[in-house]
Amino acid sequence: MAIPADTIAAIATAPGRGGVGIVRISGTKAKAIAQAIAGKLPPERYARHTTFRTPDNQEPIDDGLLIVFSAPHSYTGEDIIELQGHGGSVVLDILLKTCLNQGARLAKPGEFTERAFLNGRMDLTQAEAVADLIDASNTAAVRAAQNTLQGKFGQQVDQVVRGLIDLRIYIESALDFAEEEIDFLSDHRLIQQMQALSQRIETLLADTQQGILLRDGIKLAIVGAPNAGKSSLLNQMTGEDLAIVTPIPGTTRDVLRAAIHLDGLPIHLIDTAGIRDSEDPIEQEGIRRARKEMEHAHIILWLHDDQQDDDTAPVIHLPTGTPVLHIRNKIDLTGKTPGFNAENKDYAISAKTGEGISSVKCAIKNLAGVSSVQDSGQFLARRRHLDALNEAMHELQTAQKTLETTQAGELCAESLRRTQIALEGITGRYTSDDLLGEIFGAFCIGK
Ligand SMILES: Nc1nc2c(ncn2[C@@H]2O[C@H](COP(=O)(O)OP(=O)(O)O)[C@@H](O)[C@H]2O)c(=O)[nH]1
Ligand SMILES: [Mg+2]
Repeated sequence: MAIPADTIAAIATAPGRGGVGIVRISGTKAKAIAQAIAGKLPPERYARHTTFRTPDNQEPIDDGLLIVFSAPHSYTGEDIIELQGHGGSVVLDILLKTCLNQGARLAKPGEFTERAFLNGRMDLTQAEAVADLIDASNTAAVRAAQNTLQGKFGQQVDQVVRGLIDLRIYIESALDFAEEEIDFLSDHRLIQQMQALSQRIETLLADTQQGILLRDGIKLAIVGAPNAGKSSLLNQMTGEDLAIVTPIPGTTRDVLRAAIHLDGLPIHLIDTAGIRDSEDPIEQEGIRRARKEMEHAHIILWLHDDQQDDDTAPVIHLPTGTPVLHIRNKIDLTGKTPGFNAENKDYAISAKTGEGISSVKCAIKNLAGVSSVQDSGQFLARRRHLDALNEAMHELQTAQKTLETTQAGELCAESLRRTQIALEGITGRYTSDDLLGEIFGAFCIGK
C-alpha cells in the first residue's frame, strides 16, 4: 500500500460533551492549515494558548491549546497538529469543518494509526494493540494490550524470523555449491536449528491462544432442564437481576447474554431456554436457539436440579468435543456439601445462596487454561495471528521433513521462505490491502 500524500483531519475525542475536545490534523498541509486558523505556530512540542479563527473573516471559533509535532517524530510520522479546544460537539464540528475547508480531508476510522504503520512507526501487532487498548474492558486486558503495544509480541516474532533468515542464508548458499550441497545439508545442526525454531513457534502459539482468550473471552452456555435454576445462576454470577426467575417451567424463551470477568478473563454468559420435549411453538424456538448456543460455546454448564432425577439426558444432544461441567443446583434444599464432588465428577451449588459457585469459577478458569492471565508478559492476540503461526509451523515442519527424508535443498529452502512470509504477515511486512482495510476499518475515527 502506498504512503498517502494528502492531509487528514478528525475529531480525536469521544463524541458528546466534555471538558476538552481535540481536532487532530496529519499530513503535509497540517502546519499551513493550523497557521490559517491560529496565526503564528508555537515551537515544536510546546503547548500555546491561542484563539482559533475562521481564516476568511477572522471570526473566533474557540480558544485552546495548539501543539505541533513535526515529521517524522509524531504518532503518524507526518506533521501533526493538535487543536485542543472545548469539548462540545457543535464547536468541534465547526473547527473540523474549518480544517476541511483549508484542504484537509476527513480521516477514515483508524487512518492515523494506519499511517503510523505505513510510515514504519509501529508494526501491525502494535497498531492492532492500539484498538485493543481503547476497547479493553478490564485491567488485565489493558496490561496485555500495553505489552503488545510496546512491541513484545512483534519482537518475539521478529526473533524467530531472524533465526529463519540465518537458516535460509546457510541453505541457499549451499545450493550455490552443488557439489558440496549434500554435505552441507546433512549437517545435523540444521535439523537442530529447525527444531529450536519450531519450539519457539510452539511457545508463541500457546501465548497467542491465551492472548485471544484474553481479548475475545470465552462463551459459556448454561443449559439444562426447565426450572433447574439456569436463570438464577446467571443472575447470581452477574450479581444482577437480569433474567426473569419463576417457579413456572419454560419461563426463559429468548437467549439472554451477560458479560462478566473472572480474574481478567472475559466471560460471555448465555442463559437459554430449558431443554425438554415441548408442543409450544415459542418454547420450541427457544430450545432450538439453546441448541445453537451450545454448538458455539467454549464451555457448557449443564445444570441439574439436585432435588430431582434428571430426565434431560435423552433430549439434550450435547455437541461433541465441548467441555461440559455438570452442576447440581439447589443444595440449600438438599443439604449437599458445596463444591466439587470427585466421586460424581460434578459441582454442588446453590444458585440462590451462591454456595459452591467459586468452585465452578475455578473449574472454568482451569478449562480455559488461564491460570496465568496475570502474567506480566502476556499479550493480547487475534485469530489471524494464530492462523499465521499455524501456517508457519506447518511450513517449517515441511522443511524439516524434506531435509530429513529427501535432502532436496531447493524444496526445503522454499518451505523456509514460506515460513518467513507467514510470520512476517503477523508484524505486517507482508500484508494485503484487504487485511489492512479489515484491521483499520474496525477502529474509531480520530485514532
Ligand atoms: N431453593 C432454591 N431455589 C432455586 C435455586 N435456583 C433456582 N431456584 C428456584 O427454581 C425455580 C426456577 O428457577 P429458574 O432460575 O427460573 O430456572 P430455569 O428455568 O432453569 O431458568 C425458581 O423458583 C427459583 O427461585 C436454588 O439454588 N435454591
Ligand atoms: Mg430460565
